[in-house]
Amino acid sequence: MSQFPSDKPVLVTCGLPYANGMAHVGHLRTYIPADIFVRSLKKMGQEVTFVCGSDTHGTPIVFNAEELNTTPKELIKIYHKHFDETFKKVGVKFDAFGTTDDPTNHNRTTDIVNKLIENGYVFPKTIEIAYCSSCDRFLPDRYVKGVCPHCKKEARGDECDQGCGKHLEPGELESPTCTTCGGPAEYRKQEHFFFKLSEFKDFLIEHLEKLGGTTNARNYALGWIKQELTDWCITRNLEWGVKFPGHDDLVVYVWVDAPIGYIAFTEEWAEANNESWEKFWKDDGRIVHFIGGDIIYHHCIFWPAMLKGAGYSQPWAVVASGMVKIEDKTFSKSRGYVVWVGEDYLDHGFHPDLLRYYLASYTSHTKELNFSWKVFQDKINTELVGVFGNFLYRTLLFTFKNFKEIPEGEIKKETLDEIAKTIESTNEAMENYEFKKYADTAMALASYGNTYFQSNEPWKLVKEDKDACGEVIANCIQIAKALCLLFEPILPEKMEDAWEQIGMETDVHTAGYAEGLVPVVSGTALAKPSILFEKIEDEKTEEMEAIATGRVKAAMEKESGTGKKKEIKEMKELITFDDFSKLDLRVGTIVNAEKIKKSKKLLRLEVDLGEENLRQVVAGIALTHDPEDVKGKQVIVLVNLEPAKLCGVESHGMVLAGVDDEGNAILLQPEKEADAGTNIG
Ligand code: B3M
Ligand code: ZN
Repeated sequence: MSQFPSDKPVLVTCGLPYANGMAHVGHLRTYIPADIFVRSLKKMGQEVTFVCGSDTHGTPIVFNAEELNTTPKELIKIYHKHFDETFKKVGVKFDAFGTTDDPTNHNRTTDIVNKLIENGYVFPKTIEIAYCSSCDRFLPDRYVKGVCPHCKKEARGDECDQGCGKHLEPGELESPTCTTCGGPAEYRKQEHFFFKLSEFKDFLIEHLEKLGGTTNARNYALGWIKQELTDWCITRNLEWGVKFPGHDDLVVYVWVDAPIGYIAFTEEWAEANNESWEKFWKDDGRIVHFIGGDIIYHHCIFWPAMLKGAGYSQPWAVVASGMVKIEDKTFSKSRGYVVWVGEDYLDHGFHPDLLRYYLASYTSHTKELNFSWKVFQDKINTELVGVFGNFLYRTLLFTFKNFKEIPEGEIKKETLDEIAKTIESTNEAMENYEFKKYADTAMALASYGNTYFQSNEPWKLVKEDKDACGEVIANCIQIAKALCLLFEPILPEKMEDAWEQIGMETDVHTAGYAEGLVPVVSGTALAKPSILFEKIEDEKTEEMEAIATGRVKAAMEKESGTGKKKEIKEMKELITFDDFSKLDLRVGTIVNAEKIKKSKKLLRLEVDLGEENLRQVVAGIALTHDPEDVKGKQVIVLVNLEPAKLCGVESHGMVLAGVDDEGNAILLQPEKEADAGTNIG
């Protein structure tokens, strides 16, 4: 049963971009499919509103502003404008694009927090908050880092970003340090306010069981709920943000006012359009959130509980996208694995619709998407140019040369059936948030068109039976018309052009899918067609790849200072000082060295460690060091390593060495001659 169109209005939102950096391809993975969804719903005849805005609060923004010697207000202005403009350039058309610092959002947040307080869902609690005595301030969220209590990886204050991904409550982080001065932080007691998330467990299970959207969101959240739900600390010691009612020294946590932005932007849209925001947030309109897969917790647990607690309607569907990789590498701005929408794409003259097509058709929405320039070139050249573009151009050029108008001819049942069947499948794909399936199904109609054209040989028919030829062409134009409508959500600007080329005078954006079944009007004059999609040449792809490689290289050079380092290695688990002090490291002098017969890599060393006897240590340095050269060298030895036999030779310790990228050993040596046996630590 199809869900759309329904008489319930639909509100679509997208996860709010932080107004703290530039737009990259990773961002677009959420926004473009959401925009495609909205455009497609409109084509089904569904009433739909699409809102978004900049996320402007939280510590990263205060942090960045401090670093750039500016104010958060100035900083967010720049990036808000940047996102607003970028979205317009790539055809993502929001009905409202506000900021969470808008008065509307301040007011709505205050109202919701007050409702939660009134309803008894907020309670004060004295907790330990990280405090840096040298900076003389409390350290909320990003101002503190340390060790994740769950997985023991390095984490920041509110989120285990390098390990298990869990949300961290203030005070949970172990071994906190101040990110501003790098010094150790201490925990100090302070009163904060908590949201009783734990009270919403039953509600949430019920809510999630009926939640629509992609299954990854629902399943992930349901899995989470089975564990204990911890109450959320919803206040922070910051000046920038929405004040917590009655406490001027506290603001609400950014994850409180950010999703409330969805409501505020709906209000802004309603205000400007003489519409109602309550039909979504107080009534049974359908709220669909498009988000990145990393913020499912916030949208499927925290957010619906907050809405419920304050007496608002809850989301109807959550659509969560998979991760984005760049040239098969995990997306990382600092490592240079990033494709900026402006600098790396639009500024090089690529049409935004091509990127929209790539993002929609690469893989299913919940799977990992790899952005690669080669794959991009290949998809554009074979699919958009080779199939769809080819069908449109050959049809229109043939028409122009032989008829100059849409010829007379019956639109066959077969043609209309094929179109109807396609629309049915694309609708179904869209209802299931399967954008790839949608794109592939539409593309299959273009292939059908090519086959139809080819097998009817209109170039022969035109000489033998012009009427029959006209009929074939009219059917081709009918298919082209349907294709324009089907592809409009993905390729909105290109389809404007194509729509005009097939002689349509209406607006392709507002025309519904059903129009694809309305016969084209014979006698409509057609101008000389132009090519819609140009092939991407190899040189262009190489140029783009070189830019990407250069970016990665520059990032490495910046990181290592030498330009040699190839990859930033992930840090091992943190250890305590006690762990470290278990290592007994001493300076030793190599007295004897010889090759071990059975091994190419190992040397047997006799090391003077100031003990009565020389120690026998086996070291894997034979490929890089001659026995004669190492005699007399001072090295660092781990002396309390469990003895082990290597190629039949006992080793009583380990000689420390660095290993470069080619696997060569670099012996560690004391800065100056030291007594054999000198302790290290
Ligand atoms: N600003 C960005 C993110 O974590 C964050 C989203 C807010 S959505 C209410 O992806
Ligand atoms: Zn963790």
